[in-house]
Amino acid sequence: MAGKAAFRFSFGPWNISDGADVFGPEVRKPIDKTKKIALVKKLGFEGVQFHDDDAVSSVDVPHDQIVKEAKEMKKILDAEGLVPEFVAPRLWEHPNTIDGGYTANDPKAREYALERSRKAIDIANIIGSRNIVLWPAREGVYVNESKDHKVASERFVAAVNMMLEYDKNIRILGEMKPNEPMDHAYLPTTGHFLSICYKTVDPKRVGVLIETAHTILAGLDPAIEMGFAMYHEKLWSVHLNDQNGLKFDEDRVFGAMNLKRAFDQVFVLYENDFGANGEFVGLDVKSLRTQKDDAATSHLVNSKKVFMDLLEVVKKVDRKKLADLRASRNYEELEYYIITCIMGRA
Ligand code: 3MF
Ligand code: MG
Repeated sequence: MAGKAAFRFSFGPWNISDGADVFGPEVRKPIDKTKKIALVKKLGFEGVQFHDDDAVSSVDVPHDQIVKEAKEMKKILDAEGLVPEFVAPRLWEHPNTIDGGYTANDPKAREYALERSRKAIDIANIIGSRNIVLWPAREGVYVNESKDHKVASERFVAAVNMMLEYDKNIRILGEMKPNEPMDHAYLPTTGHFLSICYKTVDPKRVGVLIETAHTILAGLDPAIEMGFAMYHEKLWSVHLNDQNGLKFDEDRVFGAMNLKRAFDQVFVLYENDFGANGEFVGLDVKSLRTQKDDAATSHLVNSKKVFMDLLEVVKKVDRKKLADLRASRNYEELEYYIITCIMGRA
């Protein structure tokens, strides 16, 4: 059984990186895809998250080739005993999606995005996942007047409906982020995406993946966002990491910047039995560019360790004391009690 009894962890191959950033090139030797997948189990993880072109080498090739490569990936996963958690169409790098995919002004760009989404679904089916993650990276604006915002919402829902109708089993998970690469992203928060869920043809198959850093960039609290999504029974994955204030998306080790905020996320996930329906605790963490080749996976292992250590703290919180402090409205004492728990001094 998963959930409270045993959390399962996942990450995507992009979390093992060569250290390139927007200001400088690679600083570590590239590691090929199969080597990365062979590392997943070794590092203590069970699930793998994929972009479409992580699962196959390219999606801009004949369909037979995509099918062949996806089948090969399925064999690798089976041999490693790994579970493919989701496939995310990478709609933000291709020249056809410069102005976005589903909400682009150019009908040809929109058609490319829809076609690519269908391919992502085909890949997911072959490798054995029913989850499609949509990070609407370039669905938004730099210049406010460049798109019709109401039409953009209609187009987004139409795209999700197309996917739900293309495959009656697939589920769509929105990964919300308020900005970067766009100045203003459409669907910046959990609330935005959930309201879209209910406008689709099959709301039961549309939910969210919440990333810690993205909620912080929106000025929100990740644990509260997670609780809200779990009330809707729509928290189907998470990207745990950390973020130091309002700047670029840092993808830091879980708990590295704010241990209490990390505790709150573990607490809300544990209390609400996240994982009981097979959901993974996903990480989206980036190795520091300063890490040497042989140490460029410790951010993954350490994030999981922080989660597991905080889980012990969460379990030890005196529930009676918590209830009493809530009832007596002694929130100062409650705050101090939690701090002492985290410091191991309760
Ligand atoms: C962007 C992200 C991405 C997405 C991934 C899957 C690098 O800020 O967080 O990770 O999680 O592309 O949608
Ligand atoms: Mg992410």
